[in-house]
Amino acid sequence: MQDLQPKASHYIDGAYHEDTGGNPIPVIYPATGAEIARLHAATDAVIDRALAAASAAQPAWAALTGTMRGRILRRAADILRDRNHEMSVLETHDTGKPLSETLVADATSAADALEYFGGLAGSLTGEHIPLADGDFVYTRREALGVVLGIGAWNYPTQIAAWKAAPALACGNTMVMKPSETTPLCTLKLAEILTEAGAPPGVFNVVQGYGAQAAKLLDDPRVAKVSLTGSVPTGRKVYAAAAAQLKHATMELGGKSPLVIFDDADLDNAVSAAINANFYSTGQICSNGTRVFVQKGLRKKFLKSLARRMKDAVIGDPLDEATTIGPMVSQRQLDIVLDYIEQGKVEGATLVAGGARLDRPGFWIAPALFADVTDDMAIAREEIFGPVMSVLEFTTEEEAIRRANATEFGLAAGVFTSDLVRGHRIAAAFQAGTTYINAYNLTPVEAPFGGSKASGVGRENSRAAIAHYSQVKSVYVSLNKTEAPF
Ligand code: TXE
Repeated sequence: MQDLQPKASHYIDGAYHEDTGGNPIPVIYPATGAEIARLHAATDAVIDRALAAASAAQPAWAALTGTMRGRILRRAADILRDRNHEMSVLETHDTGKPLSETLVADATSAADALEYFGGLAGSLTGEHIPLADGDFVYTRREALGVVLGIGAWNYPTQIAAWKAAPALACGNTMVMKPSETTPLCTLKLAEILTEAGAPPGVFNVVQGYGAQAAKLLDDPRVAKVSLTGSVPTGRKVYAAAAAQLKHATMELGGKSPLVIFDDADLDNAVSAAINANFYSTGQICSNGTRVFVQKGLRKKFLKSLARRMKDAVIGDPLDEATTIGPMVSQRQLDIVLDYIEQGKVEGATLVAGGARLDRPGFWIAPALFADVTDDMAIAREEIFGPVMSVLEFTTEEEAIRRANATEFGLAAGVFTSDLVRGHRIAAAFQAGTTYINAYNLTPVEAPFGGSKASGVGRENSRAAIAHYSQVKSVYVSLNKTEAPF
């Protein structure tokens, strides 16, 4: 196997940086369980160094024109695309996701974000607001300062780029703390940004666990935090940001509904349910894990789904024919196996899969449950694994009510050939990202994010700009200044 040990654990001020004084971070290849690299969590000195570098670099970075910043981001996008294969192999080692996915969904998605926000950077402006007697206000769209990114482990390259691209386009600098489970890919992104011309200190990577992320967030030099992670972590990070009135974007978990009506195109609906539950071995925040199928279609739907699940290729993630890889870690595998057990105990019917595979690494056969009811744990809680719950419904009103009966609100989808109904349901869904006859597509041009407990703020699209910049009003008077005395 190729040597995946990076030059050092951290990337600060345009170069790799090591401090072996921090707790070790073993990097495990999920397909075999073998350790493939060993990094170290940041010490206080590393944290201070990264924040000092990001703070020092920020004014000059913000003083460049947007076009100049954008050019660097677009160059980074080109380099990422040129190195897509190499980046994808690394992403597969970091996460265990099959190469058939990483080749099309990770470095490429990161490149899209860098290209999109690189293109937008030159057009970020304020506005002119005319007032009485020739007075006017103009607004300046200004950077926030140093942005802290905290990442989850399912899409390390994409998560880092989705945060860095808008942050850097707006003139902020960044310290990114990847998940301790997948620390490798973000270092490569930092290398590429440097190669593309980003000045030292503009994008820094600091490794660590929750404690290091919390320490970074607590530092007054951080103006904003953007987290992708679980709802419990989101509550802690949002509270810590609030204590110092820092800006915050929260991309959290979900338990999203996918509602399939009798009149839906069966093959499309089954494909969507497969993508919405088994892509990335089910480790996607926006997955449609509560699949509500209308009574008349239920039998056919389950039959077709069970048949197609037999075609899943569970195997070596580096073989491009593989379509299902392992879970990311032993911990995540145990969580998923536990939920499957609960599903059986609570009376759901396990139609297919659900067993641990007898091989090294963290393998499980994707699970399909039928006869699931709203009160079961597998229908209420985010599992973050390949476990699909099929629930039956009769009327549209019932489907919407049950779909919305959750604290989460990340995504929701509907399959129907009645487009009037499709739009009506999209409007009724309590979710930030909704789909009609599609699922889990996240083009950079469209806002992505959650409502209710699933998040605060939006990533991607023009909407992200508002979350990575602030508006300053400048009142200009052409008149005499009046005073009461
Ligand atoms: O998340 P955690 P994990 C969610 C999903 C899944 C869970 C698992 O719900 O079950 O994440 O991922 C850092 N202060 N999503 O275990 O524990 C931690 O080091 C500051 C949703 O990684 O929430 C890591 O970098 N930071 C998702 C990050 O937070 C803290 C996509 C996330 O860790 C911290 C992927 C603290 N107190 C997973 N504690 C989506 N919505 O896109 C931990 N961290």
